[in-house]
Formats: sequence, C-alpha cells, structure tokens
Amino acid sequence: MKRALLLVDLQNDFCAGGALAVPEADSTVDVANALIGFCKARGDAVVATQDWHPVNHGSFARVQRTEPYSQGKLDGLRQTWWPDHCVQNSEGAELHPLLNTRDIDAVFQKGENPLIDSYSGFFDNGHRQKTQLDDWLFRNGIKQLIVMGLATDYCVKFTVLDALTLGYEVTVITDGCRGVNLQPQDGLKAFQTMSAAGATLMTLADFTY
Ligand code: VGL
Ligand code: ZN
Repeated sequence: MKRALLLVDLQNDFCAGGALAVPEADSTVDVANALIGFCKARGDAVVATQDWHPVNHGSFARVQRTEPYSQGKLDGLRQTWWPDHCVQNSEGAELHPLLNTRDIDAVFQKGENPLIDSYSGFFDNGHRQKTQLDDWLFRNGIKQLIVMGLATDYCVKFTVLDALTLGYEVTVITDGCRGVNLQPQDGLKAFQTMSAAGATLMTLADFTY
C-alpha cells in the first residue's frame, strides 16, 4: 500500500514570532523531521501544503477593515478574519527554516483566490476549486495519508475531513499538530471531529514503534 506523509502549513507565520503564531507550533518541526526520516526510509512519499495568499486576500482583517480574530462572512461562508499572514513570496510564507525540506517531494499551495479562504489542502472552503494535491496522490498510487501540522483546528482538520471524503485512509499524528484555540478546546474538538469522521489518531511514538 503506497503512503504519503502530508505536512500541513509548517510556515514561519504560524510559528513563534509569526503573524498568526500558533502556541507551541515550533515543537512540531522536530516531529515532522522524525516522520520525514521514518517515512523516507520506508519509501513513502512526503508532500507539504503551503498557505499562499495574495496581499489583498479577503480573509485578512485589514482588507475587511475590521478586528483580527473577529467573525464575518466571505463569499457566503462563515469566516474568521485573520491578521495578514502567509503573503506570497514573503518570509512569513516560507516553510520553517529547520524543516528538512530536501526530502519533500512536492509542495501544494492554496489560498491564492482573494475571494475565498482555503483551509484544506484539497479544496477551497466552498469546495469550488481543487488544488493539484488529489491528482498528484492519485497519479502516484497513494491511498493512505499520514497527516500532521498547523493548525489542528483549521487547516489540519479541513485537510483531513476532505481526505476522508475523497476516500483516503488517514492517520493523524497528534503531537505533530497544534491548535490556534481561539476557544480553549478547539484543538481537542478538532481531533474528536477528525476521529469521528474516520481518521486514526496516533502519537509519533505509537506510529514509529
Ligand atoms: C490557517 C488560519 C488561516 C492554517 C491558515 O494553516 O490552519 N489558519 N490560514
Ligand atoms: Zn490563511
């Protein structure tokens, strides 16, 4: 069975000092590098997603002239307004400097359309447009995904739910994920939602045992 490790949005802006810093995000990079080594040794593919917004993206509070982390509607969908983050070609959009990017086979960018947000690595939030990720995995015969990254309650959750809907078998590495936790339990709830939808939850130690 062919597998891929899918690293979600391990980017500077979600890490310490970044524009949308996720608590303890940097500690996921060690988990990612351990998994990359483990998966490469087994012959698994390694892919990554990258949040990649134009400077005028509609999810930015500045663009909407409102407060970061407040809520509204974008293209008819509930939307949290974010600080400017992961602007295309900015340092904040780069993958974490300590991440072993040499062993990443392909990177899939998302969030380029200024009119809609894209948490999932597969589709925008309205499921109107698809990225290249599903086609790439299909072409490579991959049916099983190991997923980790940032943030548990947004991009990891929606990537995993879409992967399950598309028919992938999904394992989430819990200690490789961290939540934004706008509400204190959001990350925990996201793990429960992913599990209820059919994902297997494991720690790095369980997975590499
Ligand atoms: C993300 C909020 C906005 C994420 C991306 O990667 O989880 N969260 N854009
Ligand atoms: Zn974003």
